[in-house]
Amino acid sequence: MALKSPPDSLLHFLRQYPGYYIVAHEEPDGDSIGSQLAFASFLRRRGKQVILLSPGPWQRKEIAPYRSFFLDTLPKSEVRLHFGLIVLDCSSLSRTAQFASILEGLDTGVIDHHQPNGIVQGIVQYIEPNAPSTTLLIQKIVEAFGDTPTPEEARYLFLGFATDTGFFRHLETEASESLELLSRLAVKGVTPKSIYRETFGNYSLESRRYLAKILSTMEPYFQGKLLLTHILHEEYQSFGSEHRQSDPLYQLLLSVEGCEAVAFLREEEPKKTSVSLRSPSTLNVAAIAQKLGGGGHKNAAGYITSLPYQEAKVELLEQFRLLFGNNP
Ligand SMILES: [Mn+2]
Repeated sequence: MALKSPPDSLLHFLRQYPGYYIVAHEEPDGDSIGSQLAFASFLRRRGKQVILLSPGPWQRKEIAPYRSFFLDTLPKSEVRLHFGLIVLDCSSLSRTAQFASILEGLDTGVIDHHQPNGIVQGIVQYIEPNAPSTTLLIQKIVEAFGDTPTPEEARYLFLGFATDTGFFRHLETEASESLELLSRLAVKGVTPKSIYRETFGNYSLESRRYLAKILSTMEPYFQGKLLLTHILHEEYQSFGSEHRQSDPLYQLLLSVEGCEAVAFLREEEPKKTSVSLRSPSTLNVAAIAQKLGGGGHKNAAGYITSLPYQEAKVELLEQFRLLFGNNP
């Protein structure tokens, strides 16, 4: 099944305004930032003014070089009412933190690859949950205008694809079309090797100690079907935010024989625990995250709870008990 093409209503919306705000979700990642940068460049080439907004916090090293291109505040009184608003890599303004109330009321277009969970913002929507990254949807829009990405845009688009697919590892049913789109980025001179270095290289030594700390807490539940890890508030705080890189954790644990799901609970504050869930194949962790107030994809999802770690763990294990039965 082919990926949905951008609807005509979106192409019309992108012609309609002299300028656009482009915003994406908080805790930006390579896909949200890559989508914003590539789209901004494309629209500017088409004579549009673009203001890039990001709520932050900027925690991921692969996007750090681009921070200066984004505003993190915008006085409500200065909002240009003749601009359109483009929301990327999420479908609700509530995911944009401080910008939600500031930008409310502007004509909005949403471009996202997540299954919507709740109200979708926007007069025009291009939502394709089968797309492995938002950047591929941006590329499809550029191509729908009969254009091709510049080498710089191609690099941003590849970056988003690389981070959201774990460098191709999570590609599934839409692989053939995705790789066709990617091949057209490679034509522009983007090499997978350089993107790999940018996204999965140059970690700090401290980030490896953080990983070791988390790995040492690993507990198997339900005969090893669930591998649960955590970090408590005090330890979490002892690592600088730039060293809290947990992506390799999932790669390591999901490859364990018999593992059907991985949970990582971070007690970020005494009454705020972020829970990340991953599964290697069929188990739908988004369904669990949604029940507990979050969302995501079948194989990668999460939620935030106001419970401290121990209670959050009990609540989560209860959900897995419904799936795996009564033997913890
Ligand atoms: Mn994404």
